[in-house]
Amino acid sequence: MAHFFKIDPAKPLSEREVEALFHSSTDGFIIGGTDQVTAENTAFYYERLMETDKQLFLEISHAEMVLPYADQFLVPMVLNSPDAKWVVGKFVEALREFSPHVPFKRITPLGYVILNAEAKAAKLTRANAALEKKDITAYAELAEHFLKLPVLYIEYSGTFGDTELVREAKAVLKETKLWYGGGIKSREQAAEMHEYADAIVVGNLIYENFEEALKTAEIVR
Ligand code: 1GP
Repeated sequence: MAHFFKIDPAKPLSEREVEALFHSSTDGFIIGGTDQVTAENTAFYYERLMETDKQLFLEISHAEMVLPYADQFLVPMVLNSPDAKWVVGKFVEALREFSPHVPFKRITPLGYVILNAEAKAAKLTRANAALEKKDITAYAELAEHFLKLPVLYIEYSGTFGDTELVREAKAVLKETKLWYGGGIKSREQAAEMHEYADAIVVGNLIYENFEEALKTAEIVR
C-alpha cells in the first residue's frame, strides 16, 4: 500500500513546501503534468526533489520531459483511447528515435484508464470514460493477462472516482498493481480509496490546500 504526491512542474511550490513534502509520510513523488510542461520546469522540480530519500518518478507525457539522468520513468499508455497513437503510437515513435539508448530497466509502463471525461487528458486522448463495471474489469484483465503491465492506473483527475468500480478492477488483479488518482481532497477520501487501491496519487490538492494534502499521506504511516 502506497501514497504518492503528483508534482506538476508548471505549478509553483515554495522551498518550505518542498521541505514539508520531504518530511511527510508519503512514499514518493511523481513529476508529471499536461499543460505548460517544459524541459526547464521539469528539470527544475526534478532537481529539487531528487534530494529526497523517497521514491521519485518522472512521468513522461511529452518527449521534452525526458531527463537522461532521471532514475525512474513512468510511461502512460491510455488503454481506453480509441486512437492507437495514445496506446502505442507515441512509444513506437520514441523507440524509433532513441533506440538503442532506451533505459528499459528504468521504465515502468502504466496502463491508464481515464474515467473523468472532463479531464484534460481525457479530452486530448478522446478516452472513452463512460465505462461500466464489466468494462473496467475487462481493462484490468487486459492489463494483467494480455499486456502484463506492472500497473493499471485508474485516472479520475479532478474528480473523486467510483470506489465500487475501483474495487471491481482490483478484484481481478493479482500481479498487476492498481494505482488510483483523482479528486482526493481529504484524508478521509485518501483512506477510502486506499482500501481498494495498491497506491493512491494526490495531485491538485497540493496546490489547493497544502496542509490537507500533507494529511492524506498520513494514511500510510
Ligand atoms: C493526476 O491522478 C492524478 O494524474 C491526481 O489527480 O490532481 O485530481 O488529485 P488529482
